[in-house]
Amino acid sequence: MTTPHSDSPFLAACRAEPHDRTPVWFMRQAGRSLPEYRAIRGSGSILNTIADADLSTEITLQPVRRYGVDAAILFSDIVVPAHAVGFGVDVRPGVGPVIDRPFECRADLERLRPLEPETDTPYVLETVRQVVADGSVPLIGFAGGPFTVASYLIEGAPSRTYGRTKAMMLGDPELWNALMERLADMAIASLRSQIDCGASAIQLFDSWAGALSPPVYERCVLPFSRRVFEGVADTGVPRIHFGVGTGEILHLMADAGADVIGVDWRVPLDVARLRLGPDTILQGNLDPAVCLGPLDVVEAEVADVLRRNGDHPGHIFNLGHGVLPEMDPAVLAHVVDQVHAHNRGS
Ligand code: 1CP
Repeated sequence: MTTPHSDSPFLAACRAEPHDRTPVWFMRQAGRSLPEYRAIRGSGSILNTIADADLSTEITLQPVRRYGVDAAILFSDIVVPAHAVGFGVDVRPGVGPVIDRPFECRADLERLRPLEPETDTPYVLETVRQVVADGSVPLIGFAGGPFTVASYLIEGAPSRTYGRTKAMMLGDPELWNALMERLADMAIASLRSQIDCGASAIQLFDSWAGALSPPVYERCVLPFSRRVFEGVADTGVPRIHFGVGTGEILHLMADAGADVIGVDWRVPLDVARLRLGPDTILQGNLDPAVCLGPLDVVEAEVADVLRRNGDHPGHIFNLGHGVLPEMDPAVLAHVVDQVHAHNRGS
């Protein structure tokens, strides 16, 4: 008997095993730019959509059908576990996560009890099961990195400076460590439950970790991201670690123990391998904004990403960050075709 998706280019690339075409998927491929998403999403908080497993399954599969990508990413959000334990999170359309009472002091730790996925997020598990039953491509489960989730809980809304977060991290390390420990354990519980239900790989989105200096990242964040990767290591599924603007901390992120390092467009793939070692398995890294330009420019930039990878078997093509809402789905479909055509016959 073969394991599910044993011939998947995505899973092969995650392990740098030989495969015959470069796999590709897009961060934020579900939702956002797809008209079929807008047609069924409705209005109001995305948390209501996520709580509907049938709808979330359909949204997860829409980009697989439309683009022919090699992996699905679960339709959910990084703040779902904190919301599910009753921290008081909403995700406001056009804004992002907002918090009723932001995390301020030791007493707020009580509002972050451990996540019990079966009872707190049954809809997530049901969506995973349904997508896995569809079986067309491997499903990537995910969680937010403890730092990125903490930044939302502390700031109370999307932030550009992370002022309060850094003030707590540097000013009250004991409280910071206690918060990070809870968020790491919440991520582990969520990821393990997604894997138990059939997710084939996981990604830790520490999207905003690039806001930190290397020494601060190393001291205040790395131990907790490492805890998450160690906490799912025994499952054997590939583990991807991603953040934006992480060029200066890439070596530290790689040290956290993931199998695959996601890079944004600021660090070319060949430069990333100079920094991290020639065997490093990479995911990325077309600048999403390129997809708003003329098709010949898109093609040239896609070719450049592939050239810089140099046919290394450990490469999953992706954008350097998420799909932008204004993107034309036809351009993304074209990118998938170009990436798939690249290795054919070579
Ligand atoms: O492909 C997908 O869209 C999968 C589902 C998905 C994922 C992986 C959503 C749905 N959110 C996420 C992760 C997520 N959420 C991240 C990490 C990925 C990344 O860096 O892009 C982050 C930082 C969030 C937080 C968040 N949720 C924001 C960012 C706000 C900020 O700080 O600038 C926003 C706008 C949301 C809302 C949201 N989540 C997902 C969608 C499709 C949306 C858009 C709003 C909507 O349709 O209502």
